[in-house]
Amino acid sequence: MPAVAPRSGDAIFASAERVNAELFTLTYGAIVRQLITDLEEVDEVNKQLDQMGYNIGVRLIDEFLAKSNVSRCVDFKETAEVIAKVGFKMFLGVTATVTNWDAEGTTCSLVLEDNPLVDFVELPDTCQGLHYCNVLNGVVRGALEMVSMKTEVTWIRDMLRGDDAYELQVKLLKQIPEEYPYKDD
Ligand code: MYR
Repeated sequence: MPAVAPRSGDAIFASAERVNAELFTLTYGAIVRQLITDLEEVDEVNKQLDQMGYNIGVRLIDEFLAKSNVSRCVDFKETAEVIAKVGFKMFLGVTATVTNWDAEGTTCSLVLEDNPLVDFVELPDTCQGLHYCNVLNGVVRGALEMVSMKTEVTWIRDMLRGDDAYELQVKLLKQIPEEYPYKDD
């Protein structure tokens, strides 16, 4: 019997997936670190991360719609559930809980108990104003804009700032009606 048993295909894929996730987390950390060095001001870093996320979100929506097979959501409540349960799972490997709805059904929170972006991260005192995960705001905002929803996305709780969870508030500002490309005569 060999001293080291060969690993099954599943075990190899699981470990490759873990390495990919760690590489992604470390690469994101390196990007944030470089932005802090280049921009010096944490507010500027927050803005830049949000913009980067937006640019990712406007592209990622195509992949999301193609892979997820989700159909048009009937309302913003369904959209929020789709983001939390399908979108986050697909791109971040975790799901979020949708909560804190306002009376109009246009503002809610996505709460993450687990956030792979922050594995290995500890913020120094000089970075206290940093929203380390601000890329996620932009991704959600950009992706939703591509399906005709203008939103404002804001961090309400952030464990790197001492809170007990990550809470992202998503506010629907405007639903842009989709234009039918042909005129009825
Ligand atoms: C529709 O009504 O057209 C469906 C809308 C679904 C929008 C889902 C957006 C997914 C955003 C993924 C965010 C991932 C963050 C890591």
